[in-house]
Amino acid sequence: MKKTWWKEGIVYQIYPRSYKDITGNGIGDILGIIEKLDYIKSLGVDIIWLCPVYESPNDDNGYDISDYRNISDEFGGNAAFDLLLSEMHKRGLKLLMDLVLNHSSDEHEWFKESRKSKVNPYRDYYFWQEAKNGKAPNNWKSFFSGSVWKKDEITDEYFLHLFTKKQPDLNWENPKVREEIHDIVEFWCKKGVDGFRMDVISLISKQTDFPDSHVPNDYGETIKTYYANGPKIHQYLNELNQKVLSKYDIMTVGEGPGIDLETGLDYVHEDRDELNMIFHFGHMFIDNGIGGKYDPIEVSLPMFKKVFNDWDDKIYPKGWGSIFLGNHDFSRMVSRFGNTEKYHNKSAKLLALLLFTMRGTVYVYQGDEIGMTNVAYPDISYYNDVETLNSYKEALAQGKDMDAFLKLVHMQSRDNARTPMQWNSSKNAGFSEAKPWLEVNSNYKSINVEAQEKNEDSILHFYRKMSAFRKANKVMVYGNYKCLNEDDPHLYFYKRYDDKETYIILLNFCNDTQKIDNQTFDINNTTLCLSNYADNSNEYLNPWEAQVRKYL
Ligand code: ISL
Repeated sequence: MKKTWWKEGIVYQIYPRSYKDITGNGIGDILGIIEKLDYIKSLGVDIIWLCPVYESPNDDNGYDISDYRNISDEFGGNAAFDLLLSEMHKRGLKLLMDLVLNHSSDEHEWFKESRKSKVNPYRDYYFWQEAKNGKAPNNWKSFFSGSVWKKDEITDEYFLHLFTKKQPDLNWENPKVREEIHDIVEFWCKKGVDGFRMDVISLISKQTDFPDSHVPNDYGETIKTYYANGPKIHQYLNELNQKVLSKYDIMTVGEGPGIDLETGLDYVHEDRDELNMIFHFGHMFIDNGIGGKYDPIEVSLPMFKKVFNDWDDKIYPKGWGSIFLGNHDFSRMVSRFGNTEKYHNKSAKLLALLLFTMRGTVYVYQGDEIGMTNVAYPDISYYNDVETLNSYKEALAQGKDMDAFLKLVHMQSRDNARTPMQWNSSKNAGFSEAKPWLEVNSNYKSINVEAQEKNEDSILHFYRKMSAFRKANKVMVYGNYKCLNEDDPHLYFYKRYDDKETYIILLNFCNDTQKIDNQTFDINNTTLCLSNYADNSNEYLNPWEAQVRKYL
C-alpha cells in the first residue's frame, strides 16, 4: 500500500461560525482560527478542514455559495483567508477547503441569470422542468423537508433543489458547468490550498428523467435508489481528477449520502483516479429508521461493529477510507455513542481511542477533543439549523406531539454540534464578547479547554496522547484490521497488525465491569500500551475502559 501524507495526517474539522469570534459580532471568524492555530497544532493535528467560508446568504450556513472565489466578509474576507493559509503553512499545517459543487446558492450570478428566461444562456446551468399534471415534476422529497421542486413564477417552471429552496442543484450534464467547476477548483489549487472536502459529491449526477420514487416513505432507500451514485458520477469525477486534481499534491475526500458498500470502493479505488477517500455514513445514520433521523431506532453494539467491519473489508487494500465519529451534521459523538451522565470522561476517551486506532484517515471534529456534548434548548426558538426548523414545521403541520418532537430535536438536531466552542468558563465560554449567534451549551463551566489544559487526566490530554501514539506507530495507519468479537453486545475487540507487530484494542462500551473472555488472543502474552484507566487488569475491563495492548 502506497504511503502518503494524507493517509497519515490527522484532520481537525472547524465550523468557523462557532470556533472563535475576534471581531466581536457573535460569529466566529478566520482571525479567531488564526489565534488558535498553536492550540490546534498542539493536538497533533496536521490538516485543518475548514467548513465553507465563501460568500453566502447563509440559508444553510455557508453550504449555499453565492461566490466560489471570494471569502465572506463576515469571516474576514480574502485578506484574512490569505493570512490564515500562510500562518498555517508556516506551522506545517495543511488546509482542506470545503467545496459545495452539487448546488449553489440561488443568489449566485448563474442562478440569477438562469431564472430570467427559458432561453437565457445560463438556463441549463440548473435543472428546470415543466409541471406534470399541474403538479411538481415528481414525488422526490428534499433532504430538508418538502418537495425537491420549487416553481419559479418568472418562467412558470420548476427547478430542482435536493436541499433548501435556496440551494438549486447544478446541472453537471452541461459541459459549461463542468468547465466552470474545473476552473474554480484550479483557482483554489493555485492559491495553494492542500485539498478539498467535496460536499454531497455522491449526488452530482442525476437521473435526468427524474422518475418518481417508488419508496417515497423510505428516505434512506430513496436517496440510494434515486439521488445518489447517478449514471455519470464516475465520469465526472474522473474528468475532474484528470483535468485538475492530478496536477497538484492535494488530498480529496468526498462526502456522500447514499454511498454504500457496493458503490464505495469505486470512488476511491487507487487505479481509478477519482477521489482519495470518502466519508460514508454507515455508522452515522445507524439510528435512522425508515422515516429518517426523526424516526430513530434502537442501536446495538454488534450493529455498530458490523459497519466498521464491512467497510474495512470492502475498501482495503485497494482504496482508502476515513474514520470519524462526528461532524457538524450530527449530534455530539460522546452523547451518541458514550455516556455523558456517569462516564463522560471515560467514554469520551474510549471513543478517542477508537478513532485513533482504526484504519483510515482520522478526522476530529472541533470540541470533541474536550468531550463537548449535545445541547437541550428549552424551545425551538433557540435553534438555527434549517434542517431542524423545517423538520419541526413539518411535524407541526402533521399534528405530531410537539413535546415529544422537541425531545427528538434534543437528540438529533445538527445544532448539537454547532454550539460555540467552549474555551473557558468566562462569559459565552470565551467564544465571543457579544451574544453568540447560537447559544452556548450551559455546561461550559465544567467542560472547557482552559480547565482541561490544567488537568492531566482530561479528555484533551488524552487526545494528545492518542495522536502521538498513532504517529509513533504506523501500524495504526497502515496495518490490517480485524474484529475479534463481532457478536458481543458490550465489548469491542479488534487487532491492528502487519508482518512485524500486532496490537489488540479492547473497548468496553457499557456501564458495568466486564470479564475479558476471548479465545482468539492470549492476553497474558500482551503488554499494555495505553488505557483510559490507571488500574488495569488482565481479567476484566472497568466501565467504558479502553486499552491498547501489544503482542510480545
Ligand atoms: O445532515 C444530514 C443529516 O442530518 C445529512 O443528511 C446531510 O444533509 C448530508 O450528509 C449532506 O451534508 C452536507 O451537505 C448539506 C449541508 O447542509 C451539510 O452541512 C453538509 O455537510 C447541503 O450542502
